[in-house]
Amino acid sequence: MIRDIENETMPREDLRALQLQRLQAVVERVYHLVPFYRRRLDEAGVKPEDIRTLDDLQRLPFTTKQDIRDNYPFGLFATPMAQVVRIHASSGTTGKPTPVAYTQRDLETWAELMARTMACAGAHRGDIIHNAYGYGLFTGGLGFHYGAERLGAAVIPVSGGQTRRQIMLIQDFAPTVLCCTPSFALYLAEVGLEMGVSFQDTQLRVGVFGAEPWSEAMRQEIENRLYLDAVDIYGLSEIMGPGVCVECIEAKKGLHLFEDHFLPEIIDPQTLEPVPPGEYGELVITTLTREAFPLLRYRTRDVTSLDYSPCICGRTIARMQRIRGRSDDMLIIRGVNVFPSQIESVLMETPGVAPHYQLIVDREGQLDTLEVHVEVDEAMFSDEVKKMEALAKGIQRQIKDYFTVSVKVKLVEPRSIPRSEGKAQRVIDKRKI
Ligand code: DLL
Repeated sequence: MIRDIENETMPREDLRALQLQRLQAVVERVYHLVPFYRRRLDEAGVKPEDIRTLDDLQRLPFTTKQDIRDNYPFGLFATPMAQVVRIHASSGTTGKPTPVAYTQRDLETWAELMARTMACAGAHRGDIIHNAYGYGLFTGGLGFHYGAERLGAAVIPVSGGQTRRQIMLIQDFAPTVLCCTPSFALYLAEVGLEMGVSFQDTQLRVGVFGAEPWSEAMRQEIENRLYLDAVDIYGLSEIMGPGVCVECIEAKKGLHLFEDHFLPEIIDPQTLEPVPPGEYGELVITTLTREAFPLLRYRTRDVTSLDYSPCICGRTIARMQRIRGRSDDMLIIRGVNVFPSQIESVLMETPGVAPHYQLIVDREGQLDTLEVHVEVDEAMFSDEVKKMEALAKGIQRQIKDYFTVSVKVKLVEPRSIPRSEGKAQRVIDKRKI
């Protein structure tokens, strides 16, 4: 269902006019309120009044994660602390987190956008929402929580962890919507099986999965195991958290990006120039309405493309293609660009292997090497060694055909790859260790 007909189905000329008006206001604000941006804009020779059309966006400086780090902890906040009512932080695993701030109005906007998101994914008042995204500094838990309440649904704030208990709650409280990372969804399926629970007998109807890359093949796998419609949701804490874009349940073809609040661009990460429409590149977002933490042209590092054609659901806002990977997670194996999600697609198409894998990147001399560790299913594991060898060779050949690179494939025992309750760690980069 479309929650906000006016803003989600606006004619594109009207949307562009609204975006320009909001862009002008945000540039004006950061120029006067954030010393970092005043410096950057002065260096670029741009004054707020120079922003006359949306094309003038190109004249604005980019913001990177490093810029946020350099201003740690609160240097980029655009409001005094007295107006800040919440702080979250990105879930980076190394170094200091990057904190982001919200005013009361920012929280209102976020709740509303998350309500739009949930409606787009097929949830509605009367639904019971099992929210297994982590509560805390991570934006997933609280983001979904307030969105679900705003929608008028009942939310179960389970957070991560205690997987068996979660299965029990899914049986007893009969939630209709499941919110968690796709890797945790699969883990729930696995633990459910161990406990002798069939997901066919639960009330789950829709899953809203995101916060990490996953593939179309993984969607099939999750839908088959959990008996629900799996919808992709994307967001990042620097920009707001979840609620930047989401697939509609009707089409499941690209994620509708709430362009009245976020102005997207796709650039070539090397030249920093815009790529031709429809081509893949790095997603860059300018926040149009954030009060406490506005960002100009934030480089997300996520690789995707944008589609401005109308969708069958009636929304006119741009659709972002499923994230292919992060430009900084892209593996360059002997000169060939490989995204972990592309390897995942190859693995998912192979019968006999389970959807649990890890990619081990290392270096031998000057060359990067890639070893794919993938679990085999129980039936295959108890089979003859010869069959296992043939399976490993088959995967190796498929990857070679697909990417033209040779990798080593190691089949590992069922359940030997660590499971995650939040974001899965798919790549172990030994070059950095
Ligand atoms: O992961 C916010 C979120 C919470 C999104 C719950 C969806 C659901 P961060 O921890 O800051 O925020 O991580 C953001 O995660 O730049 C992407 O690289 C990755 N990511 C998020 N959603 C997707 C997705 C949250 N659907 C980073 N597909 C982003 C692929 C995703 N990658």
